[in-house]
Amino acid sequence: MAKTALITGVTGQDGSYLAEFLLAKGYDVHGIKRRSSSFNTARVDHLQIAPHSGSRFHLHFGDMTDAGGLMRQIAEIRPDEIYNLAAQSHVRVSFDMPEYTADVDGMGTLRLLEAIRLLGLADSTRFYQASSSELYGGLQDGPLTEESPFQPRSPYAAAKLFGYWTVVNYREAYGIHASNGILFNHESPRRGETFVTRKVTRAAAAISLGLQEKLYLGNLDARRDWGHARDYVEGMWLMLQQDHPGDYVLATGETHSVRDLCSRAFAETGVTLEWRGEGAEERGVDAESGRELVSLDPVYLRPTEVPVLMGDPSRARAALGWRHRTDFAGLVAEMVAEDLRLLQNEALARRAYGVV
Ligand code: NDP
Ligand code: GDR
Repeated sequence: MAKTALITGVTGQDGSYLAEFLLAKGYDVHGIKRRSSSFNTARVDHLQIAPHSGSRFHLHFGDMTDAGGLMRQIAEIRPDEIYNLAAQSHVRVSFDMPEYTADVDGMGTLRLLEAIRLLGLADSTRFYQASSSELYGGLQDGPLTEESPFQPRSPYAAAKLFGYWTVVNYREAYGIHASNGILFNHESPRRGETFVTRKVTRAAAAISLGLQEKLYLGNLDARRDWGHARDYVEGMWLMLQQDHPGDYVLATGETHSVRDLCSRAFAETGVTLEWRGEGAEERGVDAESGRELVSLDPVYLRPTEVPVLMGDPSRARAALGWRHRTDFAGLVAEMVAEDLRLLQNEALARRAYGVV
């Protein structure tokens, strides 16, 4: 019989890739979407080919702040596997909405685990928690492993820390097959437009098409371990296929600065960026024309920054056979190419109407 999975956060970047992956494996996939005044299912619309005719992909309304609703969905679906991907996932925004972030990302995790326990599903429903490299805080040198200490540096990271330890506790106390994926940054053409990779690839494409003048960023020195979301959702699934639950780092083992990211993205559009000035005066200039394309805006700085993250995925490699397939250069190239394709139509329309 086909396995049944429930994905919270199915309308997000990872949720959409995971739904595709599980459907291809023959699962019945249920996803929770939140009520919105406008459509919020763009990333999964292609999966709802025939929503009324026996499709194996089902969407239900729900919210991580609504324990009763989550309990009812789980009671009705009785999933073999739950993937908890829903979150207020923007670190900078968590400083503006700390209590909401704690409720959704921290308490939301507890609500799902309590539902599994109270519904008597502890022996039958496996649980994946979207934990994060933000738990480490980025103040330590060297590659980070499952044993490295946590030092959260944002309301987002503190909420995820609560989620992480709740998963460990429910595993130890009630024997639930519950695992934490400590995932380092992973991106894709489906990444939200306000995360730095997508902001940069979209701007490089828009500037090259004459749709944008300049890109404003915060900390250019921040370094991240960036992989591709498509590779990482496979790791989530692998964790739930093991005989025993556990906690695993998924990462590429490489780190790059935001400055490197910009240089590479603009290079994909034929522009060589030259970095001039220092500190708050630093800017990225088109080496050929001298035009300033990247400037700093302190509005994008964070009250506490995570300076550098680099993961060591050795445990996942050995125990799960997981490894990333797409490297940093391939990731940036794919994202810029897709943003160029998306923006091309807008550029054509603007030219046709004489706007540009
Ligand atoms: P996204 O921001 O793209 O997706 C988040 C999802 O959660 C969306 O479907 C969103 O709905 C949903 N959501 C937000 N608030 C609620 C709520 N109150 N109730 C129900 N659903 C809600 O994140 P990603 O796909 O990038 O990340 C997936 C998970 O992995 C998140 O938990 C994130 O914190 C974590 N993570 C991500 C990493 C990354 O690099 N991408 C790395 C490590 C961890 P809507 O579409 O309506 O906004
Ligand atoms: P992060 O991702 O905070 O690592 O969280 P983000 O892309 O937002 O920031 C990465 C780094 O880039 C610096 N930065 C900027 N960031 C944004 N968003 N916008 C800017 O203009 C900008 N300029 C510089 C940031 O300061 C930061 O150092 C992501 C999310 O997906 C989390 O949910 C997830 O848990 C972690 O990755 C792992």
